[in-house]
Amino acid sequence: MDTRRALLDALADGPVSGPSLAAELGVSRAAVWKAVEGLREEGFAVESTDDGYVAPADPGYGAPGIEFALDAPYTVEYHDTLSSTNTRARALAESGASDVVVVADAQTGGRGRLNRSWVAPSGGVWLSVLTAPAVSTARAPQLTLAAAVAVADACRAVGVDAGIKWPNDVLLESEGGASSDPNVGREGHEPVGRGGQKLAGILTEMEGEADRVAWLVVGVGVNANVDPSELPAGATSLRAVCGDPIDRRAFVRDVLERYAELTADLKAVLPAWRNRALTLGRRVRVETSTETVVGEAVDVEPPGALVVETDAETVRVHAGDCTHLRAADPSA
Ligand code: BT5
Repeated sequence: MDTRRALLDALADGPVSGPSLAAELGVSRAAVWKAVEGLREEGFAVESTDDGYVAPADPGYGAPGIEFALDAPYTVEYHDTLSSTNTRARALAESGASDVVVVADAQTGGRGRLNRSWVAPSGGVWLSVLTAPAVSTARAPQLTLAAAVAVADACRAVGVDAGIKWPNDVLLESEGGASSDPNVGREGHEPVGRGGQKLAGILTEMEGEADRVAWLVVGVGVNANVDPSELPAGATSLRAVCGDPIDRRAFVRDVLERYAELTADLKAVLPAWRNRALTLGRRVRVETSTETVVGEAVDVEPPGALVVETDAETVRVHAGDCTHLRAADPSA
């Protein structure tokens, strides 16, 4: 472990004496001092006290702030602005890096699935987790489901009633109620997909052979402290629902810890996903690249296929866009 991360971990446990940390890590006192200065330059204002170095009261939303007290095996790379955290994480993957989380305060070229664009102004949680999981390409969709569970749980931890729409959207659970999106109902502003308003989306990209993933990037976009007027119709933000800004640092830490826990034990993913699903038991329309399937969503099967009972048969859909239908929907 590098000195910087060891220092952050030690600061999470209380005051740290420079000389004893140097002795413990087998590095020079100058190396510890350099690490302290490095953290300060990154906005993590380490204090010097009679008891030793002490973490700042506000660790800030940056790489050290997120790594501070993080119980997940990732290093964090933070940018105020990036085109896309997924694009940056892919470049890191191609240079051989792994177990890195790329975080940006704002994205100028955020991407959704199928080359759709993702609106990502300052104040959101825009991040990509790059790993090299020891799974076959066929099982990789479970990592996307794991990320959706992690995000839904982090939303619930800040008091927002969030659930998952297959496969990867995190929505406000209460559907149809009063809208906090000023665009909804305005002419020309139909909600994106009927049902709960969209809080978060996930974009997974990977490379590998059939039997082994080489690298996998899970991109997570959460409308955290963003004004819904800046978002497409049908979207809302955690701040709009909570009434106050959320602590993005704690939120990201929750997401990363839960994602690390779930991906270390993939057996736990589907049961957790089913538990938080808004799609199961509902009438849905799923558009895949080749067909449209309408029916009742009855289950999700490994590695993440949606099982839909149509009037005629049972269909398993592996990828597509899912719309929750109302029982009396004319397109049902
Ligand atoms: C997604 O795509 O939902 C995946 C979004 C992933 C974004 C993250 S941010 C960090 C990382 N870096 C990236 O560049 N991307 C990832 P999809 O299901 O295709 O939904 C895209 C659609 O959602 C768009 O066509 C819009 O209609 C809508 N949309 C765009 N921005 C949104 C936002 N901020 N909130 C809610 N809906 C949005």
